[in-house]
Amino acid sequence: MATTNLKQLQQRVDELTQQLEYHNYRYYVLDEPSIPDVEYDRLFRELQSIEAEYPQLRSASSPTQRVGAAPLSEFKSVQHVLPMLSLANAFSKDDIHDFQKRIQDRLDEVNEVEFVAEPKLDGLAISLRYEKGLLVTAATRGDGTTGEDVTQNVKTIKAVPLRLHGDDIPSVVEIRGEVFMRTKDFARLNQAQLEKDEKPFANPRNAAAGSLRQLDSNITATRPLSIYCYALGDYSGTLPEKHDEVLKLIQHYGLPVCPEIKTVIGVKGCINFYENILRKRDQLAYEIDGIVYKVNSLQQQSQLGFVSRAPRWAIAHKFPAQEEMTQVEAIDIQVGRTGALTPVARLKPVQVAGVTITNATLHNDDELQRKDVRVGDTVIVRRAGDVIPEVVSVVKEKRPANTRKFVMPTHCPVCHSLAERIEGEAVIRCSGGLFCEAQRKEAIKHFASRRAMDIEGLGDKLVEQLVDENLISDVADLFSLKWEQVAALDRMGEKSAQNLINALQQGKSTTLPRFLFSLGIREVGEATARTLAMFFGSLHAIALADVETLQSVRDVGPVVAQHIHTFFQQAHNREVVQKLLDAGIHWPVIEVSAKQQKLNGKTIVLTGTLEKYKRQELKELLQAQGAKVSGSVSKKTDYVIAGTDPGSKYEKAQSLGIEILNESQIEALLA
Ligand code: 9MJ
Repeated sequence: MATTNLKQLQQRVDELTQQLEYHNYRYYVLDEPSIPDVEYDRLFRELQSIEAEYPQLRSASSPTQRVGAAPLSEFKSVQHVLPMLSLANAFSKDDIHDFQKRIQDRLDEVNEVEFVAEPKLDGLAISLRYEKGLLVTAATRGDGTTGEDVTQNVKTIKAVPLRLHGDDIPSVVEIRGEVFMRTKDFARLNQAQLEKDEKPFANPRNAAAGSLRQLDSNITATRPLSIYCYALGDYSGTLPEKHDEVLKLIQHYGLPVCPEIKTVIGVKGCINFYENILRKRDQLAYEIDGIVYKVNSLQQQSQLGFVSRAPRWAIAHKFPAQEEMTQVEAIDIQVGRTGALTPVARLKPVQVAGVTITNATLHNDDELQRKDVRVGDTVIVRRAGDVIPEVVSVVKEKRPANTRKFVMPTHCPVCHSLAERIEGEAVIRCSGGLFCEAQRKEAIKHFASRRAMDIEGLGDKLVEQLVDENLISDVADLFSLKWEQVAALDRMGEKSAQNLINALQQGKSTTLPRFLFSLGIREVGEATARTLAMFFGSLHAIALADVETLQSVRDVGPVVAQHIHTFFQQAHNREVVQKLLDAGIHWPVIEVSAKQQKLNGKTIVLTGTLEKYKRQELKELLQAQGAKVSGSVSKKTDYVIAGTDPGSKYEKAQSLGIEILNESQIEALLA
């Protein structure tokens, strides 16, 4: 009985492994997922739980074994059975003509030679060794003869199969390629580094290399690494005749190959390919630093041989560099849509990879101080794809005498409100949220949005139009808009204009939590707005509270307290709030003390269609009385409020014996 059970489980493990491998391949190699993530996670957890109970069924190449290995104290070295090659460089068309001539002379060939042209990825070369189809070692290039064993790290790259695809697999298959980071992944990783107050990487190459050379593979697992393969190393099977067939074979084994690669004829074919790719360089999802041309015929390759460790049959035709040197003429401060103050270097114009650069971001004050960029400095700037150019570093030897450290301003350069840096945050922000011209559009969009003041018909596009036409400059101006002004806007009908005026009129009647939320104070979300309203009971009391008092509110920590305090300290913000109150915005008075709350501590679930209230309104009314409104029924539920057509929540409440109320009963409770 026990053995049959184990046999069946082994079968299930095999099935799950196969499915997970297949979906990994669809997702990470083909970029064509065929099941939703939750389904993948479900399969994964099922496998994990079987393996946890029956460790004897867990193999080293199980999809669950990609992460979780213990950190190493050092990398072991790996001897490459066949050396990992390096490439000679070419910088001009002439160099390519010479390359082709050398080849034709040596081959004694009169016809044009066939080449494979491959984008040259700027990452880290790696060799993957599969024995009996299973990944056994992944090693870096090192000096070409000896590399480092980074198997555990490479296993975290989901595009690398732990088991080769196909049936007829030679006992030894070594596949070589480049581990790299896509431009978008790199930008995201660096953004996260900045947010964690950690040093960003200078470029995707460093990010990829740094991630792969982690002794703790759990860190590597969090880094978005990609791989494209381009060669076989040690191989016990029969090689095809041509390099482009080798690439097809690699794909058949389940590894990704760069989709841009083409077989071309002669120098002309090579240069054409080079120019095509150079034109679309900025649109590629990854950085490349040139094109590699490889003689296609493997027989010709072996005839040509090597000079030292570089093959005579291949060359790297380099692209213009993505980093250049220039001077900083000024450092300006830009204010973003959310009030973040970003230092920007104004540069002496310089050509970088075919584009003139005049500005580069310095990210934030920490980065600026870390790099110590000063006006007058010579700096290295870099651009890639559609990413904002950045200052990579200062060439300190070229720093002129009497430069001064740059100091961030204490006030917003746009609206002159206080610029604050909250402890633990990297950014400095303008605190004039409601007033600042740089933040105007975002502030108004937020104010009008559904969960804030819920002004129907006032969408993002219309807000932009109203600001661009100078009809409003702050949120309070919305309430003095005239029908004629709105109706005269492009693409606005008379009826819609009237609807908007009506919606604005209706919007004046709101609740204090909504109003507070709509002011867009940093980190004051709906929940915090509600607790603040319940605690203080009036806007006035919140606006006058000091940081200490604010912190005595549940869920309000020092950072939020500081944001709230600074917001109401700004005369500009207070003026706009007063303008809103003068325009007639009002809300019902809130009773404060918990003792007076009729539903304090009760958990309530709403179901079905309500007649009298909008669901959100009733939710707020209940919350104002201290109730917690939950989305699902459980034993902890105190009441279920049922409208018409209640669903399964109603049945569940019945089966659990929970008290069910209709609308009039809840009204009676609240009265
Ligand atoms: C890169 N880096 O993309 C080679 N490479 O071939 C391509 N590198 C290479 N091929 C032999 N596409 C040695 C290096």
